[in-house]
Amino acid sequence: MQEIELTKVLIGGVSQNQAYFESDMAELAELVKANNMTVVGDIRQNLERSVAATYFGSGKLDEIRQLAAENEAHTLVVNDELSPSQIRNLERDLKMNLLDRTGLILAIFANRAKSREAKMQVQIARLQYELPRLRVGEQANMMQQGGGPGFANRGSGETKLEMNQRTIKNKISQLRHELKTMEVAEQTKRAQRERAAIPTVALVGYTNAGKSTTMNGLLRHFDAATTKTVFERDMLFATLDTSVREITLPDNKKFLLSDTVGFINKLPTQLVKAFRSTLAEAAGADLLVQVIDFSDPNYQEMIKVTEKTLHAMGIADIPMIYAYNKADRQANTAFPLQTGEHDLVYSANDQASLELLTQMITKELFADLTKVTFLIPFADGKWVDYLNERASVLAQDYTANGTQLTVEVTPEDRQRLAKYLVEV
Ligand SMILES: Nc1nc2c(ncn2[C@@H]2O[C@H](COP(=O)(O)OP(=O)(O)OP(=O)(O)O)[C@@H](O)[C@H]2O)c(=O)[nH]1
Ligand SMILES: [Mg+2]
Repeated sequence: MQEIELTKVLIGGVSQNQAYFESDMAELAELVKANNMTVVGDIRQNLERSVAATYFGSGKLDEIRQLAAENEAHTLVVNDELSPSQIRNLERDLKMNLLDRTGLILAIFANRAKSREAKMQVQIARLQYELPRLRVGEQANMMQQGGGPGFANRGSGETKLEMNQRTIKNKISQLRHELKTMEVAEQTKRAQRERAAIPTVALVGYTNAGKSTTMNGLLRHFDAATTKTVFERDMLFATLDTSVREITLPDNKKFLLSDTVGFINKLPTQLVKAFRSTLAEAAGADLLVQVIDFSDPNYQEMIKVTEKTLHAMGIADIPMIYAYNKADRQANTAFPLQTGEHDLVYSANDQASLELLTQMITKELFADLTKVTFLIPFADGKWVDYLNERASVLAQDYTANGTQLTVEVTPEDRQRLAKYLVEV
């Protein structure tokens, strides 16, 4: 098999009293892998504050040059969002390509995005990131040439930068416009589902926690032959698009399950905005299942990041189940185990776990269902179809006076069909 030559990179960071510096650096190495590059060395500097002009101190820069030469690395990935001038200065001083954490995450998203919508969202985020990073030298040049903003007479004296800036801004608004149109279509689909009154559950959580594996586990648990599984992989940001699937339980209750993009510490703000619409599925959910990698020592921090991100996206006040996954990797951890009303220790690969998770989900979704019996005259047969489509039908008999159904119904349906209620 042919080996792909991976780009060799150094990773580096200034620790600046950051509480989670070590795990952040480990995560940066994972991000590097997810972008098809390989880490050949790392550089850490412990400073109160990073250096304004070059981020690292000058002694460190010497060290980086040496390490880069020894390992033939031409790229340095820094665990922070650098200012445009820091990137420029470092590129000049080190003669290396510079990528900051934000740029790296954006590159991964750009390489990985599949649906047209995700691609467009990522492109907007990238353009926004690039806009302030155009050469400052060129900017000064542009100012001298006059014809500032709002001037009608553009064109002849226009510099390359101005062209670029204007082209980029135009491109952004064009993409935004197209996305809006697509969002309207999505909203219509969502509204239809809401009218169909099928409750929805969204899997959310930190990247690589096991959301997609949980989704696939549930799909297969209830339909062994399903072909509707989603992509799961041990890599950061395996999922970049929301997928929605319908799950039908043995008692005919249905719910929609959506798999969503994972979160990460220091998610670039450009992406938070870009993915707000991708996460609309979660925002409209009746229940969130937060999948947590319980085998990661930092899982508590990951929960915090997830909640902060959900909050930033305006997703609040939705009931949540905390699903502590990968329990099979923890020695001496019994699972499945419900540890609280909304807390579950489980493994996405284990059938008993999936069963218990489903029970917790259905309890939350269908709590207000009551068991009743209706006798529906044959002339009103459409309501029999309605119930078979929407409710969980426990028994159905044909009598001389019509169809008798024992069903679990919502308070609304009970009200709607009150005239058919019978005592049994
Ligand atoms: N041992 C073990 N591995 C698991 C379990 N659940 C998921 N994994 C593994 O964890 C890795 C990530 O799983 P995914 O389901 O792709 O994670 P995700 O949350 O969808 O990740 P993103 O889409 O990147 O946000 C895969 O290699 C899975 O096989 C589990 O219960 N036990
Ligand atoms: Mg996934």
